[in-house]
Amino acid sequence: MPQRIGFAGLGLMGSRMARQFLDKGFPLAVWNRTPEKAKPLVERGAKRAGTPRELAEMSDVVISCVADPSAVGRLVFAEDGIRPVARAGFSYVETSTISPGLMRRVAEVLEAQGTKVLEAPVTGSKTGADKGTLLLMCGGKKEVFDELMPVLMAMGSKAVLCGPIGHGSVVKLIGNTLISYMLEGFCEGLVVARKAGVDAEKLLEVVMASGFSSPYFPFKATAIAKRDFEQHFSVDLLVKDQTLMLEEAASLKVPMPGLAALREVFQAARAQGWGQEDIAAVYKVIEKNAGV
Ligand code: NA7
Repeated sequence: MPQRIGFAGLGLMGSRMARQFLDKGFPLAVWNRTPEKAKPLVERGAKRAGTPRELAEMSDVVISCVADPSAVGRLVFAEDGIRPVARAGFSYVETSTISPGLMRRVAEVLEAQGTKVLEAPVTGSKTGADKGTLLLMCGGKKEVFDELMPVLMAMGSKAVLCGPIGHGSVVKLIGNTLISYMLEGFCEGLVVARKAGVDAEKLLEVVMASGFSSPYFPFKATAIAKRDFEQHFSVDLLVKDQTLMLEEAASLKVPMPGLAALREVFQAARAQGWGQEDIAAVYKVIEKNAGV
């Protein structure tokens, strides 16, 4: 029998990840802070939980995909949260991007009650969530990782065990740091090309034929060319992750001057009111600064 899945957090990513479980025949229950967002999944057969606590009671495995550390705190530690009903035979998978410190705290508290805990932040954005092809960066015990593999593979096509709890979050934050560099650097280049009269198509052709090519560049260049800034991954959430990375680096006494500067460019996008747009909206900040 497939395990009963409880999915908490039905935002841009979570709604699509939860849908995979219905598509693949798992019994599904869902909870979201704004209950209306559960409607499409409930119409397709998911049960609705009134609180995270009720969700945990109805499930063998709860998967969380909420915005940030304070949302995870609410989900786990609130009176009507998961903690009061965490038990042996129950598993908790955290896919939200949070600090490694909070992840360790969540694991410590739930494991003390016999619950198996795995962290599994994801990459692959909206499209990967839609297709069930996400990459999961896991942290936790090997036996828990192995046991939960069928659940992970309902959402993704590859899961890497990065180490103990906390290591998945560190790897995820480093990944989003690289995205920040690649995207901002590419957008600076596009604006220079535009002012110099260089054809953006030619720039892209060379980049993609080079040793520094990445599918990320045509993905974002196409959206920018169409001025389509509809959210795949919001500016607000990337700035949250940049801040988490800078805090983690500070705790390890690692200076990250590059990321500190980059965060200000994305922060400027938020100041312009583009926080809920896709991270490609950083292009508009660079464009504006260059008087284009
Ligand atoms: P979204 O689309 O912004 O969705 C965020 C979700 O988190 C959504 O379900 C929110 O509920 C929920 N949320 C936000 N704050 C809270 C609090 N305080 N309590 C409970 N639930 C909350 O984000 P994505 O789906 O793109 O990303 C989710 C995670 O994956 C995030 O960590 C990314 O960095 C990676 P709402 O519907 O607003 O009531």
